[in-house]
Amino acid sequence: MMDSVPDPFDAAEALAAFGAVLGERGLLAGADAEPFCRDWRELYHGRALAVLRPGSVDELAQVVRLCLDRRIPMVPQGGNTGMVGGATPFEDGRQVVVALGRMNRVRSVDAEDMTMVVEAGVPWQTAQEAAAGSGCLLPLSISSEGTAQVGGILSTNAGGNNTLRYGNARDLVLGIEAVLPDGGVLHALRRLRKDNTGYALRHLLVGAEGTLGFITAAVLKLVARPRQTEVALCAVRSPEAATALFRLAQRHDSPAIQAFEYMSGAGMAFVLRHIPGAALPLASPAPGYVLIELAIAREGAGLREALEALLEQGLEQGLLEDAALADSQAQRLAIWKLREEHAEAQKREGASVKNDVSVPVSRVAEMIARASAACEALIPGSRPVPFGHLGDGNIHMNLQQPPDWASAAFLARADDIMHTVNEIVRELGGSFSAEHGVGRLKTSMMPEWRGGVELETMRRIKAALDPYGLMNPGKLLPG
Ligand code: 2HG
Ligand code: ZN
Repeated sequence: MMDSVPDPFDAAEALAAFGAVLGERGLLAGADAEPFCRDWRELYHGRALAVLRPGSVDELAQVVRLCLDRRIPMVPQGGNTGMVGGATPFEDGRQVVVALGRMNRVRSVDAEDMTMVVEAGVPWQTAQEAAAGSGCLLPLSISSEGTAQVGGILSTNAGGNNTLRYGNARDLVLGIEAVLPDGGVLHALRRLRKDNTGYALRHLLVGAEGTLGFITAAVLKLVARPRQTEVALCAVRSPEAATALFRLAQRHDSPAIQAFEYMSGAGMAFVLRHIPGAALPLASPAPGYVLIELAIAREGAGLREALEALLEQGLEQGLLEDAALADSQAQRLAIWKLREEHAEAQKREGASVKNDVSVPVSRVAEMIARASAACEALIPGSRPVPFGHLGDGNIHMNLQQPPDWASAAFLARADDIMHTVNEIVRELGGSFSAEHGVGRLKTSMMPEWRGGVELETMRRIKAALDPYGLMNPGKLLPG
């Protein structure tokens, strides 16, 4: 480490040092850096000294040391699909974005041990395809998987559509490789199912949102690829009915449930309005919808009959009004599209405030009812769009701007809206951040929600690993 930090800060010197390690391909500045300085929803706009794109662990370790010597803050970035501004630099132009997209090798897939080793910059879908190529399933599935990268998914401990069956990102990580804030490389790419040898450092890095170092590769757990998958879209009267249907499905065949997603009539209407090719496979629109997916590795397991029997019982008990079962892979994808395009459709409809919250499953319906009413009272004309992972108690309790408002005026109320929802979530024993992370959006909420010993312990861990506070400062832990 340099004895003293250069003062005044010499940007040209720093860029030359980065360039010497990374070459032209690995260093972006000016207009080329701009796409890395804003999030996909265009809510956050920052400026970066440069965008660094290392091509290997060694290059990354070298630039981390250069940043440490010069006290340059680093903002890790993967596919830049995050929802909470965690990968966007601040406005002062002193930070570097470190984008890991060039470290994009699937190092190996082991169908025998059911594991794979993937680098941080591999798009999740590419990893899924590599697993499928070996007859396995990489289970986690999220709407942005075509662009989101392994490093970002692990760093935010993403959840998604299959969490109720396979767990979230954390549950898939057996081993990890990382560059720590001092430039040291943590080599822990073990693929053991059992390994009780001290602190599980991998779990510190997973979900740390890039505040403790860079995940560069991971050993991920795979499962047997389902040979039979059945999907249905159901029309439901209310979130209560949807939750009761979930309970029925659990009693019916809990292990086969691969996804149980709720959508409101409002969200579905946005998808049908804005997404080309989206069509409702039901006779008429409904107040709410449930997407059920059952999957099983065994062939000839009668899964179709099991789903039909479940839906029949649901109909008899008045839990659903109508249902469409997919008869082909194309129909299956068409039903999933209605769910997966919710975020994009909301964006096209105008400004929205996202509340990625969770409550116990038994409280979901009450949360949706109370939060919707409170938001509509707070901003008359605003439109609640609750949807998401009902089986996990994780609902995106989003609020869409009133059609006749300017987007900026609505977004200026974001704090009020989030506070209104969060108060209800707190009363119901929930969390203000379920699967998207804390990022920049929710950092200021940490003391209120995770204060006292919990936050203090996080700060101590941070100080031990990153004493100069250079890793993604201002995100997750308030300054
Ligand atoms: C999803 O479940 C994502 O589709 C995005 O988590 C949720 O747009 C959102 O709020
Ligand atoms: Zn989600």
